[in-house]
Amino acid sequence: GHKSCVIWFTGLSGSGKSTLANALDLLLFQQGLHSYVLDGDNIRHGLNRDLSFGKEDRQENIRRIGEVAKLFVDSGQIVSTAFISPFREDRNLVRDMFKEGEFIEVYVKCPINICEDRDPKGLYQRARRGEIPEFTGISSPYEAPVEPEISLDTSLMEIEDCVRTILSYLKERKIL
Ligand code: GGZ
Repeated sequence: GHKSCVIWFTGLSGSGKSTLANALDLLLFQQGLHSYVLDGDNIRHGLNRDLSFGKEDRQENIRRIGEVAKLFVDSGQIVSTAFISPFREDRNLVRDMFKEGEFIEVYVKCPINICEDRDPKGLYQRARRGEIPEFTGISSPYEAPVEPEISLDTSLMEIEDCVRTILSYLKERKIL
């Protein structure tokens, strides 16, 4: 058995949030655990497709994701969320929706120049050209977590090592 919790990945576009969340999810699944990933593909394109990238809509995006994550946790799952969630206050509002120890904030740290070099979807290039308003890290702020449960620098660590660090944390806390 395991305890349910939310593993909340936060970081810039291209920092590796989705990659990490999916790699972790696969390992949890292989161990027979009930887990699920919430990311842009299943939330921004569905439930939250009415929301933009302005500050208020990002706030509402994160609030709704927090509520959905809570439903998954109530149903006994381990849910990983992969959203930039750039504002500290919004992340803390979500944290307060959960019981002590249920909300695990993972700061996916990566220098913006590395994210920009990766630029898998060409979004940074477009943002630099002024084609995407309020792009996080370019023309909209990213507030780094002050005391995240876990901090991982994906420019220095391999994905497997990052996932191993998260798994050790979950075992230490008796979640797994
Ligand atoms: C940041 C944007 C923007 C703007 C579109 N700013 O790398 P991606 O493409 O796949 O991930 C980014 C994703 C961010 O959505 P989130 O729901 O995670 O953001 S937030 O938590 O701030 O609400 C990027 C794409 O959407 N994207 N426009 N202006 N990222």
